[in-house]
Amino acid sequence: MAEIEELSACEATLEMLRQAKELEQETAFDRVEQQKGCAFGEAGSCCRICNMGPCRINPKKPEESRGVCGATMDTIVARNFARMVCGGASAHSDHGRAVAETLILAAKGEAKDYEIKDRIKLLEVAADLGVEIGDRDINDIALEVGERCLAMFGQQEGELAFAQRAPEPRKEIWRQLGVFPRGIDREVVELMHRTSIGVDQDYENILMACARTALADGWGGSMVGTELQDILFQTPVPLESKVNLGVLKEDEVNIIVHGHEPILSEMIVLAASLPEMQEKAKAVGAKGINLAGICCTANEVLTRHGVPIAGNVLQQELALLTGAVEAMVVDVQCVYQGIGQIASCLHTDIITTSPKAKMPYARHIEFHEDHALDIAKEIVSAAIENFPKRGKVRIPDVQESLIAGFNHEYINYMLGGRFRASYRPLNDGVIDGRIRGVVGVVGCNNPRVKHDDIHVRVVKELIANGCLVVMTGCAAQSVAKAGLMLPEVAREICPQGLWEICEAVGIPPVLHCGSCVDNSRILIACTAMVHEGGLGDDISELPVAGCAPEWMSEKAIAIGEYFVASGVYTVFGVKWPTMGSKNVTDFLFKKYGELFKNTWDFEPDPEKMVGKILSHIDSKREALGIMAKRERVLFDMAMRRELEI
Ligand code: BF8
Repeated sequence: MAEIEELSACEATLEMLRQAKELEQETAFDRVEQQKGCAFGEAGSCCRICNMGPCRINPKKPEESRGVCGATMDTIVARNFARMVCGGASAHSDHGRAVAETLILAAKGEAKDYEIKDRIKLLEVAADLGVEIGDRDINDIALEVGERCLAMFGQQEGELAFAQRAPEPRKEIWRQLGVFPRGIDREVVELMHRTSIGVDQDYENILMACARTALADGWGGSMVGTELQDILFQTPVPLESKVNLGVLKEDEVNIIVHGHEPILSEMIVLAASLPEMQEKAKAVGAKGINLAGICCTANEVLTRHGVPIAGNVLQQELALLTGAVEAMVVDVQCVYQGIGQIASCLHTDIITTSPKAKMPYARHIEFHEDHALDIAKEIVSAAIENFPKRGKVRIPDVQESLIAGFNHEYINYMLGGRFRASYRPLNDGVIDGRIRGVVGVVGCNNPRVKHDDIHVRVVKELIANGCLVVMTGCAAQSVAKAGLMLPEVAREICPQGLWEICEAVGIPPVLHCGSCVDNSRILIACTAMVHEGGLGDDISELPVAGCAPEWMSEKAIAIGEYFVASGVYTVFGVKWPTMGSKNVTDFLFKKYGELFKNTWDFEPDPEKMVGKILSHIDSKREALGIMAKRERVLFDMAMRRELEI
């Protein structure tokens, strides 16, 4: 194993990695060393879609071999990429579907523990979907909104309703290219079909279908998830909280909610706050119940309730090694199988709750919306019962404050006020150069690179170079841990112009915008910038970019693909999964530029990644005629040390 200090930029993580070593417990940081990868897999040139293989094409001699069926390197690489898009789109969209089903049950009165918390958002979404409002009962409107959204999954033809929110020129591009998404499930199923043995063998055709499927995620499944969660649980507003393993408490029952769907975690938050549960905790000698989150569930309950974040995806095993977690309650996605093994050596219960996701060493308490609070109380009670069984506890004394909960609605309100909501000051700030551009920094952690380090370096340099940064997912948590989601910290590196805007509007230069399905919020914000005027007619003309410096999940590929197909230049780090085929990579990195007006890009080095993003932003400013010459701020080692937070 590499030196522990080289593995993470996060102090709490390093402390727990030392603890793992002492306890001889294995984590993802060890397993990554055992899994060296193989050249074919890395090139995307290993085909396992039928039983004649596996077939592997040598990336150094792609012309010299073919799969048993005759598939070329280009076809195999494109199919593998497409199946990543399908996997990612499925994950986001199945999450969105679950929220739509919950909204319907709530509106019918069949899920009595849920209610419509954000009526304004409901009416806005209803209007966008063409649902009649009039003087109808709020639950009737919610029922129709829920049913319309659920119908988007099985829609067979026509155009997805939420995709109509995109700027007109963008929709025209999709229509002309034949990639306007029809139904969410339809696009995923069709692409899975097209990439099975002996179907679509034209890599260009496959890559166009990738765009259509990903758009069905971004402007469909993910957007359904975000919008309906806001309706059911309230659109977030900025609030302050804490992040990192130090949020766990030695004298309280610690429950970690982990996974993605707030349908479950909202109820756990409610159950844990009930006096009867608090009393139960006191009866076993605890001072109370402390809830914390991991991964995107953490972002959901943070932005709506201020529940602190224990850590991001690579900290899930480490959180257990504190010995202070009575239960880790999981639903779907990004839950490492490794946590079961670790928990089996501790008093901790891993509690699985979804019939879609069970695991060894876990206790299964199945969650059902129709008696959600009762089940949540059962889960919280199970955690409380574990408290007296605790052994030795070691919680790193490391935590940071952050402000989170930003979104399109809040930015609109803060910039223009309740009665004249507007993006005008933001657009004006971009036009006059105080804001150089807006960059979405999103995605996961990946133990193939130094944990958190690349996120923090990229974001610091972007701010120092005048960019407003919007963040979601585990990336947001990395940067929050470094203190950059506090205005007073970010101010230190923020140029005067950007800071003036942030101060006037009351935002930090790094905005925590939620979970990974909430990347759909960024699509809406980009569209609002276009509609405000002065920055071109389409998303592709805006001085904006996206990046995922430490990505690992198929979901990140689906997100990147829908950003590119929506006109946003998007750079990924770590490794790029189509390198085996020059044709496929060129199609994504060059040809997409002609088709979608912006492209994918790949750059693992954080400084070069920022360089590419700034060049792109400047080229857009140039094209808009708003370019003012400026020097790039490059961080030398002395500056970095000074900024060490
Ligand atoms: O959906 S950022 S590791 S937690 S995949 Fe997973 Fe990646 Fe984290 Fe959320 Ni998104």
